Amino acid sequence: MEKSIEMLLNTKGLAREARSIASKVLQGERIDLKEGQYLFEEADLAFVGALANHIREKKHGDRTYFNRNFHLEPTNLCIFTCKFCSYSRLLKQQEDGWFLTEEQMMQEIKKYDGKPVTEVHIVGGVHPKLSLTFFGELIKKIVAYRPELHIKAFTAVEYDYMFRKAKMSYEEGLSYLKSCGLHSIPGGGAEIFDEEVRAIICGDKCSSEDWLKLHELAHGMGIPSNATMLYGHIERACHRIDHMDRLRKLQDRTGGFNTFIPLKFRNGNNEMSHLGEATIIDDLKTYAVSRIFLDNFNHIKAYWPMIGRKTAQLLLQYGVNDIDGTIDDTTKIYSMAGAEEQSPVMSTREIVDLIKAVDRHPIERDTVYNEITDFKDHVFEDDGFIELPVLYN
Ligand code: V47
Ligand code: SF4
Repeated sequence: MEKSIEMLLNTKGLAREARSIASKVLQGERIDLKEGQYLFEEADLAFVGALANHIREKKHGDRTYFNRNFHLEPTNLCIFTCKFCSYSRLLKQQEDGWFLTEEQMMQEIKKYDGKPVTEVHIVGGVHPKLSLTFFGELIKKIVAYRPELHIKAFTAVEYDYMFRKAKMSYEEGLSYLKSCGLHSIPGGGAEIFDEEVRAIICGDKCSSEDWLKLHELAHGMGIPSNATMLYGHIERACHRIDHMDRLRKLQDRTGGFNTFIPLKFRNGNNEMSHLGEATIIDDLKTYAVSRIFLDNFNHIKAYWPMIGRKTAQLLLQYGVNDIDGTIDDTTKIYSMAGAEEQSPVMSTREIVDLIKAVDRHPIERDTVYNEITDFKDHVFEDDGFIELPVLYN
């Protein structure tokens, strides 16, 4: 048994509930909803963190994944009115928004000619002009131009709208896009599944039931996906646990989720700006509890453009084993919501250094976690720059 766990279990006065959760975790047993809620509401951060790290190290050792990717955001014009969204503009505020033509999107793809990226992540606002066939054609063009690029595209919210408009069922729409070259689905749009909370923060977009149904069907068709949870606004611990429980049940049925990504609510420039933001303690606990509760998810990802580099480093000790990608300043979702990273970009070398700086073992992965390059002992070729100590902010 690891020293830290052993020490924890020997702590005098460790509550009965905590001891019973720890012994379940050590025996690889699943914790229940009540226990999950206990971890959020009553357990010490040190205790939750040690358990999460134990699971992380049992599953992955020190291995810490990242990928080389970029985002393509076709438009920020959106018919929906999610109160937490700082990024979207309603169609009537077109002057503040952007809308890329197919040609402009292909120009964005071509910017990565000769660069070792493996994934494009396509996600944006829901715009009535962007139809299913428009996106099908776009995907085909990307595949024809760069066949080896993994296309991870559109949230369940975007699919729900484009399939309804095309008068197609989820099965028909997904199978059409798969035939065009879609590989996987990102985790956005999940927010919080509890219907009461969802009605308040994003009542007009697809329901929780629809989100889960779409992902289940996709998994059944061999299209893997991710799952997110927007935390730190008006939801309570019971809602977070309920959210994870619905995902855990679905994962038991399909095994199609690659990774779980808790997304911290950022309060800049949106209709929920009056709310505070989660504390760092709450951030660490939320990731750690998700690592403990979601025993059937292989990976827990901290999306560094949203949570910040320093917190991402810390989270590698709290259950996280993946920090997403190089991004190359191609997403606006978080900078517009006030995240520290106003122009998110990290070179491969920076991401590798960031992981090594906290004694973890950096490995480049592809979207579905095949390992591409082990950077543990990698020596970067001299790129003509004088090496200075990296100061992360
Ligand atoms: O669904 C919007 C979130 C999501 C805010 O699958 C906000 O690999 C915090 O899902 N504060 C879209 N969050 C982004 C997303 C994602 C990101 C990175 C990787 C992956 C993946 C998926 O962004 C939305 C919503 O939950 N969001 N506004 C905000 N103010
Ligand atoms: Fe539109 Fe997505 Fe923003 Fe909601 S979160 S308003 S669906 S862009």
